[in-house]
Amino acid sequence: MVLEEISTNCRGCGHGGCGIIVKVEDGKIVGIKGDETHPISKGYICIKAYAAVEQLNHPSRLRHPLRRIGPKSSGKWEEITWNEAIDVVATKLKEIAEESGPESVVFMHGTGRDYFHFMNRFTNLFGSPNYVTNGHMCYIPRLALTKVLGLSSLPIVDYDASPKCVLVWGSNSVISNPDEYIGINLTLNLKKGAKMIVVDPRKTRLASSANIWLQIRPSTDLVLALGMIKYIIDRELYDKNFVEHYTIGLKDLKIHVSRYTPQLVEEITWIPRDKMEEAAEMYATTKPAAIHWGVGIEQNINCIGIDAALMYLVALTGNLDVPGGNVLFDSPPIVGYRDFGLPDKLPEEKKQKRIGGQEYKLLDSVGRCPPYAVWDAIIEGRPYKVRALYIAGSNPLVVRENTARVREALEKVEFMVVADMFKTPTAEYADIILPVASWLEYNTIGDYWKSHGYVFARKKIVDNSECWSDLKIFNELGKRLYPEYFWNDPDDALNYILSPAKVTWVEFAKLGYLRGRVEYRKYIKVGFNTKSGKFEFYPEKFKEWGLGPLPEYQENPETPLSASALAERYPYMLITGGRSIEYFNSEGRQLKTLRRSHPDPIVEINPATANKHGIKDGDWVIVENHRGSVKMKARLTEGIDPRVIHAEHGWWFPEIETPDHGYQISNINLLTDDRPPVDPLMGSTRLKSLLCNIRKA
Ligand SMILES: Nc1nc2c(c(=O)[nH]1)N[C@H]1C(S)=C(S)[C@@H](COP(=O)(O)OP(=O)(O)OC[C@H]3O[C@@H](n4cnc5c(=O)[nH]c(N)nc54)[C@H](O)[C@@H]3O)O[C@H]1N2
Ligand SMILES: Nc1nc2c(c(=O)[nH]1)N[C@H]1C(S)=C(S)[C@@H](COP(=O)(O)OP(=O)(O)OC[C@H]3O[C@@H](n4cnc5c(=O)[nH]c(N)nc54)[C@H](O)[C@@H]3O)O[C@H]1N2
Ligand SMILES: [Mo]
Repeated sequence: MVLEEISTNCRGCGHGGCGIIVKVEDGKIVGIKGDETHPISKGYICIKAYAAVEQLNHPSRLRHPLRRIGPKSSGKWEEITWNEAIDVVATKLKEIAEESGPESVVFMHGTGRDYFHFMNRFTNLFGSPNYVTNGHMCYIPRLALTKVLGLSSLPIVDYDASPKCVLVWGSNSVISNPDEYIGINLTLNLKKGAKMIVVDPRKTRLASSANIWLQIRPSTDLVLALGMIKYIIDRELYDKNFVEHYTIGLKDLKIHVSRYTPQLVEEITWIPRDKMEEAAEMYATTKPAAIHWGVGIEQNINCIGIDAALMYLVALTGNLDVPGGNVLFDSPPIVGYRDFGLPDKLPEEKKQKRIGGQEYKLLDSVGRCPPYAVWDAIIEGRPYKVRALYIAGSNPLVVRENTARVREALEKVEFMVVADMFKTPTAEYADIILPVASWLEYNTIGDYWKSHGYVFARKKIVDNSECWSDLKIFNELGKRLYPEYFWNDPDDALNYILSPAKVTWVEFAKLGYLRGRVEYRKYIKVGFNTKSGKFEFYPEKFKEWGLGPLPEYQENPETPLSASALAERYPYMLITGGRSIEYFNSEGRQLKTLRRSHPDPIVEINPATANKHGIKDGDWVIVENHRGSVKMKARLTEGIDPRVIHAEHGWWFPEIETPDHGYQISNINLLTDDRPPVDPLMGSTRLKSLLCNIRKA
């Protein structure tokens, strides 16, 4: 019996990042605990880390590549070898590319997991410009904007340098630990006395402990931000030194915000004037202050407007790149994920063929397609026919907008590959399923895509030759088709990535992490990457695109104000997808530990509203609109406005053995929409701005 303790980086949730110590006995994991020495998670871990071993050993995990032998979603499969699987996939993709052009193959993944740089590399070499993620409405809008604004990276909260005020806008980070943030860092700063303002339609735990909670009408955040900018400019609460020396365009901005009077803000956002002013005053006068933003503000048609407005607030108050503010951290000196993806290998002529590329300029600038346009290409053959879909780590039948349309596309597509750990309802439509390794079964670089300036060693803890990592899958497909660009073994690629830092994978694994140089106020030396060299409150790109200093606020198309006839039948504003600690999007429903803690899909309703419909806490409720209906369990809470309903996303029932696995029972995306109007620059969809009605089931 040999007991070993290995420190590594958790990926119990798709984003990962927390430091853990894994106890291994005779090749088996016997325990996982938080690593108190870890620089970003400081010993904190969540229930998903504990459940990782259950996931690793789960009886329904896929163990062999499968080929479908019956009609789609008939549940009839045969096992094949890896050799055969790679052969079929490589041959078929190549054949389709030769016949119809590489653009007729679409590559898709979900949120940022730790392998997409390999997928990028393969896709660009393959020559397909058609790459679909959730980036049109999650996180990538922020990233794409940094280029427009000439910022060297995403301005994220510098929790280690103790902000005195944190403005949490559309994020519930103590639950979701999203992107670069682990919620514990916010909690620790609150304990040290930092003030907190929370903008959220729901009274989350964070909202309950905030100094100021702004209970906003869903998807009107841009108006609130414009109102705050106006208040700060009018009262001259902005950082005069920073604005005078390092910015241009304040005059244009001032004119732009002039019509966002407190009365108008109150009318549109439901936030009382004095509260808005109190928040603006607190944020502008407490130094340093930082804005922590989340996906709650990006899933509506004003996505780019609100993201830009928040960056302007940061600059206006002089909190950009200062200790305890929003900082532009440098990555360590390694081959970045963008360069690893070989974007220059994709010919310009192919880029011009990106589906939806002409419509959404910012989305196109980050090399992604709007999902709806890809479904159109599959179903209707416009602008040309898409024949194949390679999906690595996504369950679009459950997580993507407008489930009915997704299903139609999955039914129609000629050839489909799904790489996953479990047979999801989506995988049931595939021609080939590739069983992937758990994050505990391969070496990789954790937090590669994040903006906090760290990368972490995520180490192989247990062996499993039956399941391959996505790194290995793409490396093997790559070896067949483009051998000069791939490696004998994916671990060799890790050495390549780390080589500029002059460490090998083995050395990196011992170090645990690398961090980029930390330097504040870099703009003093190098300015901003704009034409003027300054931070521009009226970016050149916006001028070029015929916009004002900020995109104008648009009322979302499905609200009681903009769709009054529809609202007669569906009177409530529906917001979806607030995270729970147990589940990561559609993952985890098969794990008993998680399911025991969170057995059912939850819909949050104000008691006064519930009462009107005879609904009690714990009742099953039908949530419906003109697109579909689902069944969810009611949680009554005063923490939501009587006019608003919140429904969880990601629900399917792995315990249901028919090939649909119950994805049509409680999947809120049966009610969401993927079609325009969407954000005109980014294609962001309206997951936080819909209409619905409720009744007792
Ligand atoms: N446990 C867990 N962690 C996760 C995930 C998960 O599924 N589970 N998902 C991961 C992913 S993909 C992402 S993108 C991140 C998301 O992480 P965050 O960006 O922190 O998102 P949430 O935790 O859902 O918090 C969003 C908040 O926005 C609020 N909100 C809804 N509509 C509006 C609105 O119109 N305006 C404002 N101001 N707020 C609004 C919601 O009530 C909710 O409290 O989390 C990641 N981490
Ligand atoms: N209504 C509504 N819908 C939403 C949201 C919302 O707020 N409301 N949020 C949206 C957001 S922000 C996002 S980012 C998306 C998330 O969307 P996705 O990231 O597509 O989420 P999942 O459906 O959880 O798909 C992940 C799948 O990958 C598998 N998987 C896990 N690890 C690996 C791996 O290493 N390799 C491979 N190949 N597979 C793996 C899992 O088993 C699971 O089936 O959902 C979006 N959908
Ligand atoms: Mo996301």
